[in-house]
Amino acid sequence: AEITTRNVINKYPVDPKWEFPRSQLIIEQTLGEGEFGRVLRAKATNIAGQKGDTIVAVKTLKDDARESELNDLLSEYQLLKDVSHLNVIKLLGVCTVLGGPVYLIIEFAEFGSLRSYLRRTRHLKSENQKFPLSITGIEETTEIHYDEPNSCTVTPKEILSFAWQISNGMAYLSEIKLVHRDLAARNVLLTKDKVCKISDFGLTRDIYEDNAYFKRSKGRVPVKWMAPESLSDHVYTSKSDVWSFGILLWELVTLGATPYPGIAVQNLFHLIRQGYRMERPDNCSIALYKIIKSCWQNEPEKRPSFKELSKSWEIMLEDGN
Ligand code: ACK
Repeated sequence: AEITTRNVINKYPVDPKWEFPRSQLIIEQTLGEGEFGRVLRAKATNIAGQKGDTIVAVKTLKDDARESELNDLLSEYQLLKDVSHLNVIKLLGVCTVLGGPVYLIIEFAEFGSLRSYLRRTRHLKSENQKFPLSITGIEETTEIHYDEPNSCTVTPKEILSFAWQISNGMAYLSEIKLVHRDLAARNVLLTKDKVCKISDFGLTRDIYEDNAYFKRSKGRVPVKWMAPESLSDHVYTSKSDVWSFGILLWELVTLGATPYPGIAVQNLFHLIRQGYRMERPDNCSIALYKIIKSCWQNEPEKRPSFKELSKSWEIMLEDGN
């Protein structure tokens, strides 16, 4: 395993600009793990121009990870080197030299993923079993009371702000011709200041000249977030990211529900081709649902751009004041 790892890493020469000494990194705890990957919380000394200790997140692989997962992690590293936007997760450093596992060091987001955050806000001290939020407009900001004073809270205005921030980050990515391919609430992180950070670039690819990315092999794919053209022809563009963003908006409104409840992924493609779309959640305004539906147009060109979406949120946020 060590030798294969070397072969893959050798394709990426050590970049002194990003390489961080392992001795200045103290792993504190595991934040979560997937099938092959693991995210750790750590303390880094003097990282990225910060004097003293900084809490960071570290992405690494589990022992049984395959070469392709290492490739994904290293390609995520290459991509993150070149991105710089408030709403995109920031790379702080990397450990690729021999003597330990490959570590990708990124900024720490105190509130974790947007999906888990939204789900935590559901524990309300309310007799009302339904979400007390009505995303009908900001004027009816209901006072919400929570079990614990410092537990997670969310207001309709914040939901719109999350949508706006993610649109801004995605507009930036599409401008520099990056297609994310796995945009979902689980892949957006939230800082303590409620700043959204688009993350998980493992599947991200540069778009080819024709603005489309064709995926060759069939790996594990986020079917419920995928545009019909990605499902049928493996075509990925910024417009297929817009489709996924529509699903993400639905996740925001439902406070982190799983899309297409009760529908098996095997049946989904045919349903969507026949024109089936998720219905408007009870607490979702007509105006917001209209935007969500526009992201789910069959023809990619008819879907709005992330720039246009940002503008829509700005108008909705202004209206509420
Ligand atoms: O939903 P969570 O609490 O937030 O659980 C997942 C877990 O690690 C596996 O992805 C959390 N996580 C990932 N990246 C970061 C980060 N940069 N800062 C804080 N938590 C993170 C994520």
